[in-house]
Amino acid sequence: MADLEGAFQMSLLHPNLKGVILQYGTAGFRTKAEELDHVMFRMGQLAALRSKKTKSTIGVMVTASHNPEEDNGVKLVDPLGEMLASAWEEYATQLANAEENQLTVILEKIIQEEKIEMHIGAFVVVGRDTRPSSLKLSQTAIDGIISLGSKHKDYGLVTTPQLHYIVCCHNTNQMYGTASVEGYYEKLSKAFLELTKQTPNRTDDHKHLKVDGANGIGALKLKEMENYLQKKLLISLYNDGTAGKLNHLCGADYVKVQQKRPEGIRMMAGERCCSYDGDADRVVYYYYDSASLFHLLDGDKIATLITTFLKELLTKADLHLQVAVVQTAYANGSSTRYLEETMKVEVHCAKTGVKHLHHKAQQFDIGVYFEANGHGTVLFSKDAQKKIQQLVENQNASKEQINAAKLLMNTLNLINQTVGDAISDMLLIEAILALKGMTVQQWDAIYTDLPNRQVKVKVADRRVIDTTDAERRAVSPPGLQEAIDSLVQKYSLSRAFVRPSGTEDVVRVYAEADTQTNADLLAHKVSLAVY
Ligand code: 16G
Ligand code: ZN
Repeated sequence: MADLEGAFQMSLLHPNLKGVILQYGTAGFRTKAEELDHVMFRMGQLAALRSKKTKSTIGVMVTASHNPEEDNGVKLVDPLGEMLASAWEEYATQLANAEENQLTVILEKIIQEEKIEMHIGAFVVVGRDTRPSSLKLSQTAIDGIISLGSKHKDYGLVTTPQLHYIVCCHNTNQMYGTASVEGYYEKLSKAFLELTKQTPNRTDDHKHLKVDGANGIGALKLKEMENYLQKKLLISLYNDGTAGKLNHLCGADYVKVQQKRPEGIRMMAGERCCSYDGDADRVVYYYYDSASLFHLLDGDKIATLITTFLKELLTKADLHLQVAVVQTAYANGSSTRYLEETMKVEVHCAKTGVKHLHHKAQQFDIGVYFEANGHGTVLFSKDAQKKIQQLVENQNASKEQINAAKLLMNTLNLINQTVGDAISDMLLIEAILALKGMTVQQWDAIYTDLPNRQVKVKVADRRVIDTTDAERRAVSPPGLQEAIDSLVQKYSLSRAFVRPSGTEDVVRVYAEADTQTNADLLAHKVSLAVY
């Protein structure tokens, strides 16, 4: 038996007062900040155990992403920067909900089931977003880490993807990069500057980008990063956190869901703009056309742009690597059709939630994954990375091949492969647009989105809805899928699905059809079928 008496005594300073039942879901724990003190302490403990188990550095990120400022949350980051292993999500839930006097029992159980040797050293890195509650909550997580005799390093204010990057650096002997925020800026800016070196004709106009920082950590970090970019990107930053409230009427989630520009940003027709979310792991682009119509370029458009670019480079390099795109049920039908039929790329559909997409994308030489909401990245297999590196050094290859391989290498270095990253994705998009000499309108014109609508439905118990086929079909309650099928048949180019939300107590309905009116009608009728 491990000696957990000291840990128990420390836990008494962070009691589970409210008795709210929480579940470790796709985004970790997320709720009102005042309900999280004991959860933070216990997640610090779990991170220490996970570190002992994996003999690796583990991350604890305090954030509630795009949720309102009053909320907070916590996510654990696994050794290579991935999401926490599923089996441990269950431990997280048990620990968070345990009664005071059960805490030691549950810790003991985890230690035994996982055969954790408590004498093994542990190291946990901690980061937090800009919410007013985050500092105190991260200190509580650190108390939890210390309570199990683990060492830690507090990285303070960082974006979620920066913490994922830092964890990965720690566990790869700094092969992935230097484990610091400066190391992150250096790695990404070097790759960005190399890529844009090849675009001598870029005018200041082309270099100009307006960024909505959602009044969050992304704004703060982008300001720091700007110095590294040597004016090769001219950023006007709005919603930088100095005046507005986090995620309030701004940010990537607001823009995507409302399909309109955020407050607090001045936009002229044709200007390229983008929005981050509250922890800067998502980005969406948009612009107004000359008729004042708003155009959104979401995760699907981003995936298409990046995939096109990669495929072109692979052809030039004469490298035979398999590129696949992973989407979710929310991907616009036009994007899937374009990727499959025009680009001849394999497209896969995964369940909502980054871990599902990430996992699927790992199966290919190059796996591009994006959720429509703007969260995504590109994964390169070890073998693909090696082939690209070898081509860069191959003296028998043609100049064109080597140049394409160098561009691929810099692309690889610019991408945060651990998780979707607003800053990294934005820099990659900017580099691609520059290299292809493309405007945002030309990018948007690659395909036309099908009109779509998302609605939420409040139901007594969302768990009665069960889905299959990557959430595209409902298997329960009985009759629901048949009802959806018959509604869908009434519209052309239509598709609809329902799924229980993993982050809110609602059921989500998605519909698309040939016109906006029809998409709205279909979404409405499907939501009535859910009751
Ligand atoms: C979480 C997921 C996000 C997903 C969203 C769906 C991660 C890190 N985040 O925020 O990818 O799109 O949940 O929310 O996996 P929903 O289940 O409420 O629709
Ligand atoms: Zn986020």
